Amino acid sequence: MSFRTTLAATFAATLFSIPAFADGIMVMDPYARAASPSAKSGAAFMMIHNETGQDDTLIAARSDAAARVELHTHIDAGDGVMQMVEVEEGFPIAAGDMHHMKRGGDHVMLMGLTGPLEQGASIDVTLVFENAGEVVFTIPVDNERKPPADAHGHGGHGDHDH
Ligand SMILES: [Cu+2]
Repeated sequence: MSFRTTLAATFAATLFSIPAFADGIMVMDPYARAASPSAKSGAAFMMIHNETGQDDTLIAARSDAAARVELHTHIDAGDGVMQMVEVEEGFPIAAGDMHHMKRGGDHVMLMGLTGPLEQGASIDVTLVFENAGEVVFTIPVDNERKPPADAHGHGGHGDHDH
């Protein structure tokens, strides 16, 4: 391989390593967690910034870390009990806007974990956008992260406690 070819290959590899910026979708402060080491499900949280210049919608998510990945939110079931439901239409994020996936709110649900989410490890999550397409993010596992002060308590939800 000539020097010139090597340089070109390196440059291409560099470009492919930063798809988040190339696509204009930025993810800040992402983390994934499970309620316990034996939990069958977990969730991922993050702030998604849409810097693509056009309105977009997060329509799906995928990950090798779980058998099934869904976009979820919490709704008030009426008696003070918060319930998780799938949001099939996804989450719209206007141009220049930010969508906060957080505890007690919208989240990426990881159902049927293929292995325990170990503290300090990381998982790859693919976010699928209507316009921007697929963007892969590496998300650190942080089981010890405390929920933000404004999140509702979810004690007693077992595996779904997030
Ligand atoms: Cu959920």
